Amino acid sequence: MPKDTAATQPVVKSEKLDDIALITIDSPPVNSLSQRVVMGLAEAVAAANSDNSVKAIILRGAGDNFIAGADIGELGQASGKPSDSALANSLQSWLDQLEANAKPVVIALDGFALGGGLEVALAGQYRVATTRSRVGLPELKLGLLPGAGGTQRLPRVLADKLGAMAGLQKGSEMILQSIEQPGPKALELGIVQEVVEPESLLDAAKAAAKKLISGALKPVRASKLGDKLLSKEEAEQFRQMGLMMMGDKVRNLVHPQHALDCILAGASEGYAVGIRREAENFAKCLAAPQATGLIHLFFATRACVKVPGVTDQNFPPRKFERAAVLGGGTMGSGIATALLDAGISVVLKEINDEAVAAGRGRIESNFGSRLKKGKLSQKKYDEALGRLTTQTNYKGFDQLDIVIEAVVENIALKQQVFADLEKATRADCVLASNTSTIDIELIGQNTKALPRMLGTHFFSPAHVMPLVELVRTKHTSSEVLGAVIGLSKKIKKTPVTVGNCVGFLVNRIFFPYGQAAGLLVDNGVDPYRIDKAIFDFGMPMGPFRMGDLAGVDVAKFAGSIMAEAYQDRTYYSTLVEHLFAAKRFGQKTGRGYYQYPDGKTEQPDPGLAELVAAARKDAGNPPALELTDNDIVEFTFFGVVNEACRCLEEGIAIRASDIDVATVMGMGFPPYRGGLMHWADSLGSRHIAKRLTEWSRQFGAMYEPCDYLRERAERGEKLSG
Ligand code: 3H9
Repeated sequence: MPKDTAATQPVVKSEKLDDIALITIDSPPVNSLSQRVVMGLAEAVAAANSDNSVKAIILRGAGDNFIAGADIGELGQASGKPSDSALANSLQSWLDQLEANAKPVVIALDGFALGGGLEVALAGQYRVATTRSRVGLPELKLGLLPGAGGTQRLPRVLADKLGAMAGLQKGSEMILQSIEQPGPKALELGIVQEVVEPESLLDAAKAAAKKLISGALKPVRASKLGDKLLSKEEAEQFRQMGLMMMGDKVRNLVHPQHALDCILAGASEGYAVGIRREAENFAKCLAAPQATGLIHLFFATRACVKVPGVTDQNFPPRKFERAAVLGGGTMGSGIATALLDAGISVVLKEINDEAVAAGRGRIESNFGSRLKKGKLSQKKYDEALGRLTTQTNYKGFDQLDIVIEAVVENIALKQQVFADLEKATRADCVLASNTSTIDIELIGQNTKALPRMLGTHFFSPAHVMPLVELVRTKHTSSEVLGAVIGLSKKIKKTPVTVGNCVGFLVNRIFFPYGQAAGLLVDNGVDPYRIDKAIFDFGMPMGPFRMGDLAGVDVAKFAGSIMAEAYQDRTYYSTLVEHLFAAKRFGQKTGRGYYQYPDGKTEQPDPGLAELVAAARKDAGNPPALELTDNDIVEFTFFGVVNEACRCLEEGIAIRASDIDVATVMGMGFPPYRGGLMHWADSLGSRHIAKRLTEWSRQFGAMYEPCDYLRERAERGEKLSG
């Protein structure tokens, strides 16, 4: 529907079914609670109340969903600015009124009832869900907390069914970990009173309304289901336990603590205190930069699947039913696992029977660990592995829709593989390479298959990590790229479309990260201090700990490819060479930058000092730099920002927000900082350009601001603009 027409369409519709008012929220795509919807709802309920012929109200959503929460776009506009409790207060007060409504309100809840959507539902007096419903309070994923009574009503409803302590525990878990419950589970937990098949929803809601009118059913008001659930002492113990359980997950965050605080204020001091605290704490979360970052990322992630000239072309959708993966190593088996999991049949091709068996073993173990943890049923396990076949030749490849190559990083081998694939497959079969560094055009240069070729660069472990870089060359057909974007969504990956260059997007922009760390060590900064500063900034681990995890030998090999491609801006610390010579390959050999007495946990290694001294000597023993932790963070990341700007300049990345998603999902950049470019813009292009220029005088071309960055800094513009 055109936007101007959409703006004039009513977003809430009312009709009469005998003595019942049926109110339908109709605000595509997901019936979010925009201010317009809330106003429309309030008016519709008021109209039903003033109509004497109406005896009960049913609230439902149009389409397949109830309500997917407050309008995140509107919240995004309000976030990061000073805020008071008025925003949450007004919705809370209306929901208090709805709950107390003299005419019973039945909630007919299909599909998603999330965030503010579940909060509206909890204020109804009877809830019917469907077998495909999903209910939850995922506000913490956005840096917020449930601000329309969710921290008060959900624990009370659960406590009524499970008992005070168990209910409070379940409620806290659902809120703090953003856990959704499917309809049948919501019934078991007492969140809804009835579950039916979607086609029976309206009839079931009408029947419940009739019973409420006749008095055969009693209305349930969630806020009245127990006032003080815990003593103050119990609440304090609960808080300590909660904080302990959240542990490192809440590093640099404020909203989980605020959420726990309102749950416990309500549980120990009653609903009135709890709901007030909820409004105050919601305002604090909304004003914090973490919410701005996470809300930005919500929309950035959804923008990734929109590629101009590709996804706006209405190509007929392609079905991917049969795939092959070449190579059953860690990457190949992970990719095969993701495909099988999405219901796609997979042929795993390896070079001999031994390699086939090893590849199958890895796939079985990927599914097996989920089976053991109860995350997969035996039926689903059997079905997934039933879709897997293995072979050592190209027999039947003419039946395939896509082949993903994941053999070793060797140009000649890959060129041969694609020449063979061109002959073995149909002309419409997509040919993809999982190379992490090699030019896709070079791989396909001996074929005529380039239009159906692209890179699908997964991150390890491929069945777990959410990101896939889709590398298109100038030959890749838009239809093929569009089809693979669709496939990525099907296998639950977020695809970021990138151009063809050495390292593609993520590995290329993070090349200066490791280099900066080496440069700092050569200039007298302790590696463990660097790791701590970067960890405290919010990365899962610092660059040296990451080097140990990836393998010092692997880093040395990948580093040499990148250094050759980007010679003009490469700094070479010999530290990695000294580790390599000492056979300290990282965690897998028990020693790298750290030592690993139990094979897993890192401990500083006094023996590293000697190797650091050798690297410093090779660098000419420059005087030690005196830096703050913030300097270390900026020194390490500003080179990454600079390279990201080059990628925007060259069209390797389509937009800055794609880089945000790629850095969060591919490198563990802290999501609450909104991704690399969002964070850079929070500091300002001028500040970044100024520091880079200073460092380029001291350390050379590696820090020279690129034109894109310099020009935006001169104009005082955002880097993401
Ligand atoms: C809240 O409720 C605060 C309250 O407690 C207190 C207030 C005082 N708003 O994900 P999809 C758009 S905070 C605006 O691709 P799916 C989305 O951008 C909210 N827009 O589909 C996309 O637009 P486009 C708590 C929204 O099927 C389109 O809908 N709620 C909203 O893969 C389709 O989305 C949440 O955190 C929204 N609330 O997944 C739930 N939701 O087509 C957030 C979606 O232009 N939403 N859009 O790119 C979701 O988790 C998923 O969207 C959902 C559907 C699971 C619903």
